[in-house]
Amino acid sequence: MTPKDFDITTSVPDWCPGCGDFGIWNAMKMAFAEMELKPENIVLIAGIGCSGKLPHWMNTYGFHGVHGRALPVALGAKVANHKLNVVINGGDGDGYGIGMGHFIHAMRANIDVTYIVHNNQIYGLTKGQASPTSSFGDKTVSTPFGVIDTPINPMTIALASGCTFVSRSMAGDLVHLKEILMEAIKHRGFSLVDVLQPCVTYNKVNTYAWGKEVTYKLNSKNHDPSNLDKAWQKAHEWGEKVPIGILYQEKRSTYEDNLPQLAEKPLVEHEIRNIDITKLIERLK
Ligand SMILES: Cc1ncc(C[n+]2csc(CCOP(=O)(O)OP(=O)(O)O)c2C)c(N)n1
Ligand code: SF4
Repeated sequence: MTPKDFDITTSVPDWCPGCGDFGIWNAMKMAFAEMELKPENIVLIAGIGCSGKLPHWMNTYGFHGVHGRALPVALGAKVANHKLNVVINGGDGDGYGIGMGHFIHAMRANIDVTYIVHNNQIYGLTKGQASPTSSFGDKTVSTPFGVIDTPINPMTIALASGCTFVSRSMAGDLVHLKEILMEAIKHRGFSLVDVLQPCVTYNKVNTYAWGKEVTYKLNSKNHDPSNLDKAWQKAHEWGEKVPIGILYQEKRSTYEDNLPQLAEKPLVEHEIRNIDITKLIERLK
């Protein structure tokens, strides 16, 4: 497999030139190719946003859903056939705002999907309103005098919600992002990849240069991802020093393991029996 095997031939992405979504798109194709995943075994589910368009340009199965509702659709796909690789793309507005409830419950269920959040700290598609991860004081079209809310910290929320793979990368470092995506897809359980993704049109603060300046890489010498206390400390680092890499990883039984009907075999492989529901209909009349 090569990354090109995951390209479609009918159209090309219409993101703004230089958008960090291109980096995520390319790193995903590189990861899929290196893992030798077959396009027919991948389902990409997306929310609404610039980020949500990603499945349009991938030669895999895909579903472009409703704003904030990518996770329920993805969980449905995974429960129907857990042999598939289910990967979700969405923005910080989509996942950490309107979709926050789904985010927390999917993590505690530990269903085996990979969630990639294109965290550009702004609403891109709707032209630059503040998002849940916009920094305090950020001036945007919806906050002309500056954001007055404290930003969401997706890393601490993930840790507190029982997420078994908590990671961060950045769209400007394709090799790092590809490596993290591969680890996230290999992980059995819910994996979160929060990606610092420059929106070159509406966010002039969190740029590629900013990401390069503030981030440092976690490795076996400076971090132990099996240590929850250490992960908690790393998760709080934001501002002048932002860690990228795997903050936390834990082995825990998945939703699919814990549901006997799924542990036996995928739902789609179960026999469909004819069940007589006439008595039930009579009762409801
Ligand atoms: C239920 C609902 N509410 C609001 C919208 C309008 N809307 C579309 S995308 C979006 C936010 C986009 O920001 P984000 O999720 O961060 O993604 P990005 O475009 O930055 O990738 C909003 C508010 C919508 N489509 N549906
Ligand atoms: S508006 Fe921002 S996030 Fe959307 S395509 Fe343009 S640069 Fe990318």
